[in-house]
Amino acid sequence: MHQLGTLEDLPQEYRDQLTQKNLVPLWPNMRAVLPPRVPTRKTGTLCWDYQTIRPLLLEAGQLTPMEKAERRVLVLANPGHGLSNMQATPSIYMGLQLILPGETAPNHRHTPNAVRIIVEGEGAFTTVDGEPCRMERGDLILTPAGKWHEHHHEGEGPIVWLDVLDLPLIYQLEGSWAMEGQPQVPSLARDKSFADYSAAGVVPNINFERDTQTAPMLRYPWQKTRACLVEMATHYAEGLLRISYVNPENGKSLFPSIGFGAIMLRPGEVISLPRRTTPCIFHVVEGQGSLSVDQGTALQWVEKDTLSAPGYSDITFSNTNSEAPAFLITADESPLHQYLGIY
Ligand code: 1HN
Repeated sequence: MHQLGTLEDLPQEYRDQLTQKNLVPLWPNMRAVLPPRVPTRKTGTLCWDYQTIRPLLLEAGQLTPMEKAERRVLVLANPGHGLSNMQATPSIYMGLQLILPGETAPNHRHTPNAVRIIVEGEGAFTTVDGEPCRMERGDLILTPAGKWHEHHHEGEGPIVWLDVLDLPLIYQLEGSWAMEGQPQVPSLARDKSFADYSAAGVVPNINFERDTQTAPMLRYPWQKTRACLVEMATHYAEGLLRISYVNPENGKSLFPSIGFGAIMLRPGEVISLPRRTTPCIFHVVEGQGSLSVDQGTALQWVEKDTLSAPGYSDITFSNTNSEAPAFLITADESPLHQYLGIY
């Protein structure tokens, strides 16, 4: 690609006239927005280490009462995107949320889609459009766009979960807004949608009015995901052990924006992920190991840590424990990339 003209090549008076008329010459910026073959990536390779974040999160519990926070969250922001923009990847927001025993995060709904991945604690539940969903370690709980949701914690110690939202995308689309609601009166049995939909391939045919764009099953218990990966490992002695979370009605991703999955690393395994266009985040549910991107320095991780890696890169995971498997939940922008034809 040959060198194009720069701004400085243009007379100042001409540049000033353009600016006054809200005009920008393309050619000085052309290479920046269309770099040769590989996009500019602001998403860094990063590990948010839970053991160092946990005391700061608990301190937030003392510094800021629920009434002053509504959602008590420390956001995992990728510095490449600018910390205050609260982006883990271009489209994904992530944060660690703390609820103390007896506290409630009040009812609201909003246009961004959200998933919670439970990190620590028990005895909490999220009520989504009248359905209380239990929250246990590693569970994935959906609050799709527009659904009312509030969180309660009736257990003993603190509860912490990882929120994953498509907020940066919806915000950029000038579509992000919320409304507050009255406390919900549960109208459905606890985990009803799980009971309805968890038998993959056999789904209830009862509600013809349902909006089939929205994933109907709200809770994806970790024990089921883990058992599926462990079972896969008995059939495949090698190759990447990976599953996708899908809408049980149509096999599509849970959200149109973010795709969720889980990976198992066999004891002592070193394995590369297939190269993909989309940046990716990883939450470690179990185990310990390292992550290296494009043969760079290996980042060490342990249980409850959260990591990010850019797209268009070679990602290698090592399970440094030769006795036990490791498990990670993944989130990426593959549904968007597929829809846009850039995957
Ligand atoms: C939200 O609604 C929750 O409901 C958590 O727990 C984090 C971050 C940005 C916007 C909305 C929640 C959020 C959020």
